[in-house]
Amino acid sequence: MARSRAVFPGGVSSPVRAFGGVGGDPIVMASGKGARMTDVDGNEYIDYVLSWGSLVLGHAHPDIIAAVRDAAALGTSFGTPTELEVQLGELVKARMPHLEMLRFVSSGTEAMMSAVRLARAYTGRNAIIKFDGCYHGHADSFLVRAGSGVATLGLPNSPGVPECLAALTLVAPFNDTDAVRTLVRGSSEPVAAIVVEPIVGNAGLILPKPGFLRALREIADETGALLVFDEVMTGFRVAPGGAAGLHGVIPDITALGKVIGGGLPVAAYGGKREIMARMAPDGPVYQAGTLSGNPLAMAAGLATLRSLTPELHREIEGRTARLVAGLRERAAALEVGLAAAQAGSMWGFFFAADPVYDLDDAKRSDTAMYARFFHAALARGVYLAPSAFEAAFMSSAHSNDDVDLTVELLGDAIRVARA
Ligand code: KE4
Repeated sequence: MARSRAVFPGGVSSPVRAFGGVGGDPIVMASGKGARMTDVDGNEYIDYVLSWGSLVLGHAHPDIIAAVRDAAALGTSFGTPTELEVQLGELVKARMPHLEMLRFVSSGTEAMMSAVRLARAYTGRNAIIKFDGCYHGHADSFLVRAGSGVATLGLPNSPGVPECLAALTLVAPFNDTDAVRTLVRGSSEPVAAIVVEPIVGNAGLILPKPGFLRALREIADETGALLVFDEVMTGFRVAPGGAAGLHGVIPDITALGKVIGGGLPVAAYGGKREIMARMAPDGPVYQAGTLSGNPLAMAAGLATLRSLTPELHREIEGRTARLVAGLRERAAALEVGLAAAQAGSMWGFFFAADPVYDLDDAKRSDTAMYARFFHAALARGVYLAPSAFEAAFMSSAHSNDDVDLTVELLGDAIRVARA
């Protein structure tokens, strides 16, 4: 880390890795296999961060390694159309039919940045609505009361984002339909898009209240705004398709990432054909990328989605439920308030007595307790997100024994952190 700090700001390639929310030095990892990661000192951890949700099949899955190795032997990038990208595009479309057309990019930020540019171009409007604590990557328009590392580090917004642009990002509390209606009515600028993580993973895990997503769909329809679901984290994670299928609410544009790359840089945005047709070269809205559709990344994504059958998804979901139930039980036995939640193979919790419905609730949770708990878990060989404002994940590589062991270890971590 001393060498890293001499080269990179904070010694990291992404701020949330820097343990700013929990204190101490980041762990430098050397390898991963299945449910486990091993650090450079040889310590092993059961991993529930899984590259921030990317590794739904766990670390170094043989099918993914073989697919990437085979693709690499044929060349790492062509900058041309390839068969692999069509195969993955068709597979994504088959699993999420509301993406009538889509385009691959290399990060969730790119996907969401492109989705908003497209929504602004399609509607001819400039304002967007986002939700307090939601994180959509680091494009300028999203760094207004964002979640994830922005909330973790307590950054108000981000310097460098012109006030005139930030002013076009209106922010409402998650789960607050009235606030959205008030913003839309009161905005001097017509709203191009309502942008939301349909299930929030960047303020901790926060579930939508019944009817909330449907209400956003209705407001979008009433006002001519587009509804944009950021499913970078929830896609192929909360349900075999994503949050849209789970909640029966279909957005106009969807962003995907993480799982569809199986650990390699893949993200995508897509939606109705008549909207996507505005994208260059068919339409005038420009977006491009040297490594978009990269064959290695496409191969990893294909191997991942092909393995991720509905049966396997249900199995991982069942294991997640087993872990959350065990954690709730241990916390209750220790009389520690725990607001735990699950969405498919995504899970999360706050040290709080009451349920958490938005970022303000999340901020009222005991984040100091979380920091103590995080380090106690780490010392016991369980790797959780180094922030109370992140979600946890499960992979097909985690066995029932891993889960039962984790419940024991985390129960003990709660005991020592409680003091
Ligand atoms: P990337 O640009 O980091 O690939 O994706 C941005 C993004 C967009 N939308 C959602 C819902 C996301 O969760 C993310 C990225 N998530 C964070 C962790 N919560 C990535 C980890 C990091 O920032 O290092």
